[in-house]
Amino acid sequence: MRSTDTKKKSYQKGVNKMKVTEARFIQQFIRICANGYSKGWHERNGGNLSYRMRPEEVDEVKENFKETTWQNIGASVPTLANEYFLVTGSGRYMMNVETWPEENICIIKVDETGTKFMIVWGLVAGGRPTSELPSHLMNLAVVKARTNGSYRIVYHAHCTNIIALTFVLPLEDKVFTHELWEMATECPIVFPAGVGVVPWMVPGGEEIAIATSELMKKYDIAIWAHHGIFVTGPDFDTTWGLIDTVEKSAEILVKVYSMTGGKKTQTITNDDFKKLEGPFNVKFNDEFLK
Ligand code: 2HA
Ligand code: ZN
Repeated sequence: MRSTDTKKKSYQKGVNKMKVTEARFIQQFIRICANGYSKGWHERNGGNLSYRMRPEEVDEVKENFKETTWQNIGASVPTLANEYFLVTGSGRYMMNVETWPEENICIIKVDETGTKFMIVWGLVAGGRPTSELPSHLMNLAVVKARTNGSYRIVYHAHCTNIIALTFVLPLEDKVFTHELWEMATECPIVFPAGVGVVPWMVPGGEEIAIATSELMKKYDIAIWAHHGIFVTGPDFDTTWGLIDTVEKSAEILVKVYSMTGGKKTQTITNDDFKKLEGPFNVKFNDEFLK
């Protein structure tokens, strides 16, 4: 028996309580916070991350949970009732999550009505879950319904090049999607449905949460003008891969605009895009190929 198996067994018997931070899903969550920080997407307290836990992951760490008081979510998410979420803390710096996870992230439980939450682990020095909790939970509810439960992650980051483009391109789904698809052959394969754009709005509230979750009914990516980006996915690798691909594409586009003012000498044509569908077994959103 490998030593990790022995360790797991003794945790299961309750002999040796597993520390929450030892669980794999927490380590994957922390890695995204750290990687996003090193990419330069999380200045100060910018950005936030949430993860809808699997029942077996709740079982793995629930011995460590403590009840606290119920608080209002600021949105209604009945389809997430009684579920547990790992989320970053409001005002906390992504930079600090890897070194001091217990102080900077928390696990919350949503109540049976989907309107209240309770912190059950983490934020040991006090505090609240992310200021964007309404957006995170509404998006998680929408993508859970859209994907039959397979999507579990929502990630918000202040990606530099995506933000820069929101000052230059018209704030239209079609323009952003087509321009980003053009910048790398893999882009339409990675996000075949395209991207949605939310005009400038006050962050943190229900209005921007509703606007974003409307886009998440169709897309895995919503860009907030002059602010940042929200992405969603089924697991940590796919979600990270998505935001990394989109921001890389935005970086190339910024370089093209910087060199030429946006005039391309040649590009990938709509006919070229169609040729990718067969070999890569994907179907692109045709609205954006007209
Ligand atoms: O938490 O990014 O949009 C800081 C933010 C809010
Ligand atoms: Zn933000």
